[in-house]
Amino acid sequence: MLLTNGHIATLKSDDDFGLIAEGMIALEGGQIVWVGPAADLPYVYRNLAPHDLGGRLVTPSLIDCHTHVVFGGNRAAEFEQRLKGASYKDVAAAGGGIVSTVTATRTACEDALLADALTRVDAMIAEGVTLIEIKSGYGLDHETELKMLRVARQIGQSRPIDVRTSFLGAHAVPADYKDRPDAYIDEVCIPTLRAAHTEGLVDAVDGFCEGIAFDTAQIERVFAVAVELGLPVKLHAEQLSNIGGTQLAAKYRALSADHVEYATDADAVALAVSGTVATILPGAFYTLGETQSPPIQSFRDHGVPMALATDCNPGSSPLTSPLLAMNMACTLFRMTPLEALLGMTAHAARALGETGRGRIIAGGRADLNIWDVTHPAELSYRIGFNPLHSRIFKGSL
Ligand code: DI6
Ligand code: FE
Repeated sequence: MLLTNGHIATLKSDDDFGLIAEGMIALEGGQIVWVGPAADLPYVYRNLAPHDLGGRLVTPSLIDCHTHVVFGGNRAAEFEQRLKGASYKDVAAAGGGIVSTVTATRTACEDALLADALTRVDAMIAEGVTLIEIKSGYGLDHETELKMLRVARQIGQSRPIDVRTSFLGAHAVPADYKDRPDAYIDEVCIPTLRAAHTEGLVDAVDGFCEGIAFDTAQIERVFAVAVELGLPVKLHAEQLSNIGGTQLAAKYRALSADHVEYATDADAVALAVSGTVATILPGAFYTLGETQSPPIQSFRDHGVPMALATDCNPGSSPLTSPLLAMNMACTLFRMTPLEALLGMTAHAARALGETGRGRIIAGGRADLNIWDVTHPAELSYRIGFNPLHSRIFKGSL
C-alpha cells in the first residue's frame, strides 16, 4: 500500500514532530519501507496500491505501556467514600482498595473477565492504540494470577492489537497473608511467577514498591527471580512517598520506573545512567487528587525519556482514554504536546523494550493513526474529543 497526500508527524527524533507537509508512506509486509516528501518517492514504490489520506495528519499509532485493564467489578463505591474524605491509603488499610478488586477478580470466570476487559480495550483501540501492556496483580494467588495473564493474552487474539504482559504478583498483600508480606512473596508471588513464566505468560516483571504494598527488599527478591528467568523488570515507584523504588529499578536496569511523583533529582540521574524510562501516569494523580507532581524538569535536564500511559485500573485511574492522559500530562504536569505524543508512542515502545515501533521510519512497524486534525499539538489540546479518522495495524486498514 502507498499512503499518499498525508501530513506526516514522523517523530523520527525527539527534537520535534518531524513534520512532512506533503508526504507519502510506502508499506510492505506490515512494515514501513519508505517515508518522505511525495516528490522524492523512489520509482520502485510507484506501483503500490494507493490510498489517499486527503491531507490528514498521520502519526505513529498510540502505545499504552502501563495498564491493569483485566479486573473484576469496579470501585465506584470507593470513589464515593474518597469524595466524602477517606484517603486512598485509608481505604486500603480498611481492606478495600486493591484487595476488594482481588475478591471480584477471583470469583469472575475467564470469559467474564475477557468480555469486561474488551470494553475497555475497545475504547483504547477507538483512539488508535495498537500495542497495550497488561498487568496481573488482582489475583494474588496462583490460579487467579495465571487466569488474568491468560485473559490478557486472549485480548491480543480477539482484537487487532498487540499485548505485552507484566507479572504483578507483588501488587498488594492479600487478606489471607495480612501482616505477613514476606511469607506472601516467598510462598505465593515467586512460585506463581515461575509457573506463569513456564506457561509463556510473562513478558516482564513488575511490583508495587510503596508503604501500603512492598518495600525494596521484598521487591528485590522478586527481581532476583526475574533476572534468573531472563525477564526484564519495571516498577511502580515513588507514587505516594519515596522509599527507594526508583534507585532499585535503576540498579536492575528496569525498562521503566512508573508514577515517580516523589522521585528526586538523584533518582532522575540514576534513571538516566541505567537507561530506564520514567513512565508518567497523570490519571492516578488526577483521580487521587495528589499534589506532588513528578520532577518533569529534572527528567528533561538529565535526558530521562518519559513515557505516558493511562494506568487504566478500577481504583486510582479508571481511565481508558490515552488522548485524555496526554491532555492531563500537559495541563497538570506542563509536559509539552511533543513530549506527550512521544510519551504515548516512541518512549512507550522503549518502556516495553520494543524497537522499531512508535516512530514513522523505514524498517519500522506499519502501525499508523490518521487523524482529522491539522497539527499534532491538537491531539493534546482538545479535552474529551476523539479525532481519529482511521488506524492502520500491521500494514492493514
Ligand atoms: N498503582 C496504581 O496506580 C494501581 N496499582 C498500583 O500499584 C492502583 C491499583 C488499584 O487501586 O486498584
Ligand atoms: Fe499501575
